[in-house]
Amino acid sequence: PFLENVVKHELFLNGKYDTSFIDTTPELFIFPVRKDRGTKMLSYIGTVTVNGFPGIEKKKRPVFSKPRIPSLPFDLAYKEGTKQILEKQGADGLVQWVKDQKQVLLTDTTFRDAHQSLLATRMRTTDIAHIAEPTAKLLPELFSFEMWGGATFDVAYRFLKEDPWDRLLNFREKIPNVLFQMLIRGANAVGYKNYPDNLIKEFVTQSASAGIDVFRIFDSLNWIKGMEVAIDAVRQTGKIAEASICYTGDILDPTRTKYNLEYYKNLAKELENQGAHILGIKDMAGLLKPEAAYRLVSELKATIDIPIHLHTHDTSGNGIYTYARAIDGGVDIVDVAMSTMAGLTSQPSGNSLYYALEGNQRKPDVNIDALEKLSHYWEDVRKYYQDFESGMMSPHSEIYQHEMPGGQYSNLQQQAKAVGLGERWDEVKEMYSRVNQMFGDIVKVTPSSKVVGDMALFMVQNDLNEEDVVLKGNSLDFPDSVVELFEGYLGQPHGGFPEELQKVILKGKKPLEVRPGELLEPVDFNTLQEELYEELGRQVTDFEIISYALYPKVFMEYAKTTELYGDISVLDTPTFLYGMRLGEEIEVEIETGKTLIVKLVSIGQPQADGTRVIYFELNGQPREVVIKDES
Ligand code: PYR
Repeated sequence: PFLENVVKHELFLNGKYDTSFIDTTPELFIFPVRKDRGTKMLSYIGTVTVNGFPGIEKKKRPVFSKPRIPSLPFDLAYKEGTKQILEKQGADGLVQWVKDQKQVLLTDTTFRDAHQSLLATRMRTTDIAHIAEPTAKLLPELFSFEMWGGATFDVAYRFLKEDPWDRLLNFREKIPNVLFQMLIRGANAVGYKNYPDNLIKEFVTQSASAGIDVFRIFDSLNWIKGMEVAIDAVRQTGKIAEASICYTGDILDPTRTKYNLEYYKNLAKELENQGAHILGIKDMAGLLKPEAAYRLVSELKATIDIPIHLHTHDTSGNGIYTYARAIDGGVDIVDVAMSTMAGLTSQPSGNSLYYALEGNQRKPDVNIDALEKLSHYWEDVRKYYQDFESGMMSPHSEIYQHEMPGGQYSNLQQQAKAVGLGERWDEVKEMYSRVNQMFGDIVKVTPSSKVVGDMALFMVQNDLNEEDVVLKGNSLDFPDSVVELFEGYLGQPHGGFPEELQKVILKGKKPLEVRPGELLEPVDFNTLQEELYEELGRQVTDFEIISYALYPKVFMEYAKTTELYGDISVLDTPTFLYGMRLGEEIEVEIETGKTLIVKLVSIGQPQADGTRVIYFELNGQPREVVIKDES
C-alpha cells in the first residue's frame, strides 16, 4: 500500500503539481499506519511459532543450553596480527612475511565454509558475532578468518533475512587484528552466473572497503579468462589476490590424464603471471589424496615463487593426512575449522592438525587450549541448526567416485528433498557422477557443480539415462542452468564441450566463443539506484545497489520481508527458527542498550479467514498480532 501513494506519483516526482492535486486525488493521500518495531517483530515470532521455518520440520521449540563462551580477563587486549602486517607492509610485504614463516599457517573457516558445508550455510550473524571478539583475542596467530563469500551472500538474504554486508562490517569491528578472507567465484562473484565486468570490479572494491583482505578467486571451470577481471580488481585495491586452481580428478591415476600434474603446473604458472599474490589450491570435494598432495605441492613449489594455500574437505576422513603430506611438500597455509565444526564435508579440524604435527618442525603456532574452548561454543551453537545437518555420520570414501564438493553435499540434499527426491538420494549421487562423465569430465565447483546437480536431479526425476537425453533431447526442457553452461555462459571447460550433447541441449542456438563479460552490458548503477529508490521509497546504500545488481529478486524479497517484520536478525536463533513456547519469555536487544522483553501468552483459535490472533506481552504490556495460519 505504501508504494501506491503520492510519493510514487509521476507529478509528485517531477514537481509539476499544484494544490488542486490534493483535491482531485484524495486517495493518494491515504498513508498506511506504519507498524512499530515491536509489533513487526511479534508478527514474525507469531508466524514462525504457528507456521514453522522453511526446511525445518514443524515442532515445538526444543530446549537448548546456553552456548559456552570462554571467559577472558576483562582487560585482555587484541594482539597485533596479519591485518597489521598488511596495513603496514602492503600486499607484497605480507607475501614476504608468509614466505619467511617456518611454521605452517592456518586459515580458520568456521565462519564460512564449515557451516556452508555442514549446515547448508544457515549460520546466522548473531551466532558468529557472540564469539568473534574472544576468537580474535585468543587466536591472533592465524593467517586469516574465512568469513564471507561463496554461498553466505545469497543465503543471508534468501533464508536468514539478514544483510551480508552488515555481517562483514560487524565482524570487522570485533576482529581488528587478523586478515579477513572471502571466496569469490571469479566472473560469477557470489552468484551462479557470469556478471558484467564493471559489476565484478565494483563488488571487489566495495568488499575490500567493507573489510575483506584476502580474495580467494577461482573459476568453476579453471578457465583463467574467467578470473582475470577479479584478479586485476583485487590488485587495484591493494589487497591480496589468492588466485586458485580447483583440484579435480586424480593425478595418481594414470588412466585419468585430463587433469594431470602438467595441467596443474601450467595453470599455476599462468596465475602467477596474471598477478596472483598467493596460489590457492581449492580441493573443493576432498579428492586430493595424501601422496598426490605431496607431489602436487612439491612440484608447484618448484614451479612458482608465490606462497601456496591449500583448502580441502575432510569427507573421506583423509584430510589430516593430506595436510600432513602437503606440509611435508612445503605448503605455506592450510584451511582448518574448529573441531566441533570440522570433519566430514567440512574442513579438517585445526585442533587435530595441531596434535598430528606434534614433534614436527612445522607445527602451527596456535593456542590449543583456546581452540578447545572455542570449539565448546560451536558444539552448543551447532545444535540450533540440527535440521540442516546432512545426516552424514561417518567418513564417506565414496566421495572419490561421485566427486561432489563438500559445500554442495548438504545443499543438493536439501534441493533433492524439496523436489520430492529425498528417498532417492543415493540415485542422485550416482547420477551426479554419470552426468559429470556425460559433460566430458568437467571441474565441479559452484556454479558448474550446481549445473551437474541440476541435471542429475532432472534426470532422476524424469527417469532418464544418458541415451534418453540424446535421443529425446528435442522434446526435453533442460534446466536453464544446463542450457547456459553449454552456451558458454560459465566459460569454457578444459578440452571443450562434448559436441553432440551440446547440439542436443542448445537446440540450434549458437554457443559463445568469447568471455561472457565481453558481451554483457555494463551495469548502470545510477539506474539501479533510482529503481530501488522507487521500489523501496527510501535512500539505498552502495552495498544494497550491488546486492540488487547481483540478486534482484532475492534482494527485493529480503527488502519486503524487512518492511514487514523489521530487522529480525536481532532475534536469538532458537526464536528465529522455532518461535516461542507458550508462557516463554525472551529478551531481544534491538539495538545496543535497548532490550525488549517478549512473552508469548496464548495463541487464538483459527478464524474462518485462516488467521489467528497471537497474544504477547511486550515489556509487560499486552499486545496482539494477527497472523495467517498456513496449515
Ligand atoms: C562456493 O563457491 O560457494 C564454494 O564453496 C565452492
